[in-house]
Amino acid sequence: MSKRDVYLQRAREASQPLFSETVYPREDLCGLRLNEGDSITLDFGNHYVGYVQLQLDYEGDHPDAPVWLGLRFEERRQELQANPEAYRGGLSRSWIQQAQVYVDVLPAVIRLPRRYAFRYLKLEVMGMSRRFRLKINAVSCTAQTSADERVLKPYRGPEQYAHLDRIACRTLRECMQEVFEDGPKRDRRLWMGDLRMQALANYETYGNLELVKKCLYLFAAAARPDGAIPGCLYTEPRVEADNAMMFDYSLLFLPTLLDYYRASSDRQTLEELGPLGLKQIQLLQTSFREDLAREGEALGCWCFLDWSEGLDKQAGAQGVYLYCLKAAVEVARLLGREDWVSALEEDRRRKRTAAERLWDPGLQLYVSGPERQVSWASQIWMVLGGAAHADGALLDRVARYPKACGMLTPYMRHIYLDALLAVGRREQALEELAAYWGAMADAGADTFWEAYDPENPDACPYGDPIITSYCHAWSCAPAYFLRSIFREEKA
Ligand code: RAM
Repeated sequence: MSKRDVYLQRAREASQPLFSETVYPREDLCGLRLNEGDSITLDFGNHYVGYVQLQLDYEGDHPDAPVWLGLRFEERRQELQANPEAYRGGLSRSWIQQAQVYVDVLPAVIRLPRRYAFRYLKLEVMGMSRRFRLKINAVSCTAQTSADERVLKPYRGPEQYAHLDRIACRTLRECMQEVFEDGPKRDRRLWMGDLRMQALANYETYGNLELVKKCLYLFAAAARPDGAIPGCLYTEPRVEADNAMMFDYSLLFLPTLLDYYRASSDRQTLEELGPLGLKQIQLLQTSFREDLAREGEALGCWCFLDWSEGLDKQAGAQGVYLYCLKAAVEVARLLGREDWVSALEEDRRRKRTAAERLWDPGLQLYVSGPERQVSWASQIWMVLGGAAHADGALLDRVARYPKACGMLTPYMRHIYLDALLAVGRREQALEELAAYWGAMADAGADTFWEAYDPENPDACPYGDPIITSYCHAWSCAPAYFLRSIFREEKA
């Protein structure tokens, strides 16, 4: 059996059936009658991921022409105002959640073949003969998730944050499908950066260790022949890596594996996947010149960090590397490989010294790239990487620096909270959490979003918010932070 086959088998063994339930909109349809041009928006009362079914009939003369129905699915009510025809964004318009259905014979039960992520469903009669009226007898959704609500651990933190925890749990639950998806609306697949955060929230909430294990083995199975772990992968029709190789996401396999081991004590997985995680360190050496992360394209692969426009990645990459090296040392130690431990520690010393070439003594901040850019991402990752000048004051200085490149996603905010906790700023971390995720909650979020910049609430990474995912894995941070912070406090 090849290694890939072993990994695939382990992933299969860790698979479990999904839970499903039938849910209905709040509106009482009572055989609602519609004519051509009529429309109705149904509210399912919460965010769901699933398959929709319509029970249709008619009233009047025998239908002498098909019914042409248009459907739009939206996670937030505001999305319904956007016009899909006007979409000019960077990602494919095919992600916009809409369908058109032609019904030739009535009565009929229509099961839509695609899975949708939504709370609101707008139904519009696009075309129909005047000789009859369309009767909507029922609309339902078979919603699915791999999160087991029966085992959801109770939230024991202060009441003032309970709603943030609840929304975060909902976000996580909706993204827990056959794998931890990044967003059930888009891209509906497994990304390493998202997985790491979902797994952390999952240990505190649903505790589905098997799903994390499955995802780790899927990444291993999707690794390139040289061992490079992809940033994301597809599971259908077969397990396959996306061709984008990512500096930070490949490295983040290590802390994700380590977190999983700490949560599960699953030694076999650590032993089987640890060496592959460590391989990422070795493979990425070409991304450095004299121990400093190369600039721009020269890094050799995409370093994500955040979607903030114009963000320079050099300093952030250095910080991510230092951070993941800590996990690498720990993994090597757990595997009993002292020879690796010393080589990794030596590498860490060198890369940490090199990081100081990015320190600007005048600004008292880390700078990045040829333009010597100051960004939040650079300071935050340097803090987490344990760079020489990394402390709470560094984060205060970047907050005061007028032109610092900002943070756009809850992904980066999660990492910011981590950095605050790393420098002992617990109160500030809670304040930032309450302000940032609280603003989404105040705006009516049932689930937390893929991108949100309080200073520019319409900002979105792909040029048009109609494509933004409003239930996005990497924003489930409140469940992780609130529960872990207050659990530790009680302990
Ligand atoms: C987007 C998705 C995904 C993320 C990548 C880097 O395509 O939002 O969650 O991990 O970016």
